[in-house]
Amino acid sequence: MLQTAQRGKKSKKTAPEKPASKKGQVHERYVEAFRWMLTARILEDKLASLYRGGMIVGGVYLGRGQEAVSAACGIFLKKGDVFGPLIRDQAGRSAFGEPLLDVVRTYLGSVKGPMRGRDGNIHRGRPRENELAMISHLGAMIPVMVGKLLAKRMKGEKEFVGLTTLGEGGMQTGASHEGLNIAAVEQVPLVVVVTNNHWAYSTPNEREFACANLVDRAIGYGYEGHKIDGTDLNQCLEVIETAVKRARAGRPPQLVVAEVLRLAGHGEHDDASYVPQEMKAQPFAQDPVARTEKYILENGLLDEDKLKQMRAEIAKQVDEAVATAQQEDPPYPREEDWRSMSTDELIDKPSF
Ligand SMILES: Cc1ncc(C[n+]2csc(CCOP(=O)(O)OP(=O)(O)O)c2C)c(N)n1
Repeated sequence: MLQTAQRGKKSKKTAPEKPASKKGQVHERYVEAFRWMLTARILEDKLASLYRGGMIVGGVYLGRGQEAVSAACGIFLKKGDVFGPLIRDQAGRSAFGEPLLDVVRTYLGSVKGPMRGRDGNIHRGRPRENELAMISHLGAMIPVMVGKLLAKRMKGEKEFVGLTTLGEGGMQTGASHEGLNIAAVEQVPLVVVVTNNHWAYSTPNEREFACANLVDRAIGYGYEGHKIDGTDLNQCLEVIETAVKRARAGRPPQLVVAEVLRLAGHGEHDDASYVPQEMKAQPFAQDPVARTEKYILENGLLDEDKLKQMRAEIAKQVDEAVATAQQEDPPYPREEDWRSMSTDELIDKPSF
């Protein structure tokens, strides 16, 4: 599961890792992560149905199949840590503290949303809370995260970690390479979690990269690498917790590669008819939410009634958020003072 890169001469002393959590704590954390997974699943199912009903314009992008790895990305970060989520990270965003209302307001174009109704889906962020606004240009989140971590270091902040996620397609861009490289050169406390969901839109793995496994690149970049089954929540939690602890303790940047199948289209406009049936029968194609639920019941972490109650609570929260956002106004373009230019003078004035 773990491949360790050789440390160069810049090695810092490694802080001793704490002993493994007690069984009860591990179970508690497992159930907590499951709640975030279920929150993402229920919320995203709702968003998909609103989209099909013509209530959402633009696109809807789901993290179905990636909930376990994403929840594990959000759950171990503390105050002062930075999270750079991507397109399929609703579970991680929720675990990191993003309110459901932020999501629904963005998708429904409410002026009260974090993007003031100017973004239709996933580019929202909460910079004050260290959740970076997502950049669509594949790979760009890595250099941005590295810059953020360098800035924090220059300000004298200590013991922080940055975690950003990436698709296996995004890992093939120049921006990813530059970002991954400079993070190791500067030894910033970074964790990069790559989720290989086997498709970049309709492009399969064999048209994306030619190495045996993406985690092999860890050694070349000077990272510590970990490979996980992204449908197994226990593995996701154990390995991502270790990676976060290692980065915090001053070890080299950490690369985690999780194998899953994207259990949806690229977006809800895509029926994913290009995914072969045989692939859907592979172990990496398991539904992590169903798998986790089964584990919870088989191991007596919660019973059927408690699970039912959890579902009902989340569904209620989602419905309330939707009902609130649906009553809110869209942005008023002529009154908006938000701009992409730094000063008003740079903006072309409308002639009307
Ligand atoms: C530099 C760049 N090239 C192309 C695109 C268009 N695009 C958006 S998502 C996507 C596929 C991304 O695949 P992957 O990184 O594997 O993530 P996934 O969607 O599978 O989660 C593409 C090609 C883009 N956003 N940025």
